[in-house]
Amino acid sequence: MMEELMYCEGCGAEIQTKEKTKSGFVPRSALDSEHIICQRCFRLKHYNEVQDVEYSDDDYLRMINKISDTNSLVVKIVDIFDFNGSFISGFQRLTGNNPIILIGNKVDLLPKSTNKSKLIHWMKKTASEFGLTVQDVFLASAEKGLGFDIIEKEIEERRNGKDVYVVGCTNVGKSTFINQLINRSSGVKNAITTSYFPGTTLGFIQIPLDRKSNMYDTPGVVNRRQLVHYVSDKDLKVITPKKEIKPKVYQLQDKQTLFFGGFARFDFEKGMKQSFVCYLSND
Ligand SMILES: Nc1nc2c(ncn2[C@@H]2O[C@H](COP(=O)(O)OP(=O)(O)OP(=O)(O)O)[C@@H](O)[C@H]2O)c(=O)[nH]1
Ligand SMILES: [Mg+2]
Repeated sequence: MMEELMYCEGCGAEIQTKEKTKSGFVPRSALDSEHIICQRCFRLKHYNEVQDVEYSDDDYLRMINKISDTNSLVVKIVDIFDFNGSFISGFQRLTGNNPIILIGNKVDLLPKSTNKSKLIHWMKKTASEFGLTVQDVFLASAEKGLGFDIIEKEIEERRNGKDVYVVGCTNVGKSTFINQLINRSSGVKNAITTSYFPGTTLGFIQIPLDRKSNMYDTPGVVNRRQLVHYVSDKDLKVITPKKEIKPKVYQLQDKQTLFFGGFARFDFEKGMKQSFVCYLSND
């Protein structure tokens, strides 16, 4: 008899009971539980420890590329705090001719004084310059639930009975976004595993929208130019902002340098003594 394939509810990896160090592992005894969560998700959730996986960047691209064969609505999420790093040009090739709405997530990190309409306008312009045709742009905080009244309504109207795929670069908050939607419709919290490590979601996670259609969480596309891939787990925690970023002003003389921890450096090469405004993580 063929065993039915099962997938981890937290990350979408195929469940297996044979190889402890591979994704989707659960001990055989755990197969009877109602909600099956793999060992990696369990560790991430309870100990904030991440286990390496056997997938390559291309494996994720191939998974996302399957969306081009569907007739669906694509919700593309970018991290508004790192728009360029999390945008990924050439994305449309992966999702085919499906209509796209663009969501700038983590808006809670921006200073309250940010002009939101200007930001949306800039996002539309930049998306088009990067060659991405989007139906519309919205701002959200998946963590705080900001912007969801409009987003929920827009997704429902625009999907027109079709499936919805939530896509984007790693760590932009796709799973947090879907958890927010699940929480709003059913009261269930943190259904999908999220973490500040890139590469948390490993496969498609299906969430029923109605009897005929589903929303899918997807693995993040990896952009190796993003610094998150090169810092230690400990440093990643320190540099990831959790609260609204605030300006700090530094006065520099000609030839002085600002060091941002051991992470980045700003050289003032030439000019009169003047102030520089820096927006930094403020936790
Ligand atoms: N400040 C802030 N942080 C957020 C928000 N949404 C998500 N995050 C954080 O961003 C990190 C990544 O969130 P995930 O939901 O795991 O991101 P993902 O896009 O699913 O990542 P992968 O599965 O790795 O592709 C976590 O540390 C979240 O807490 C938000 O609206 N505001
Ligand atoms: Mg995810």
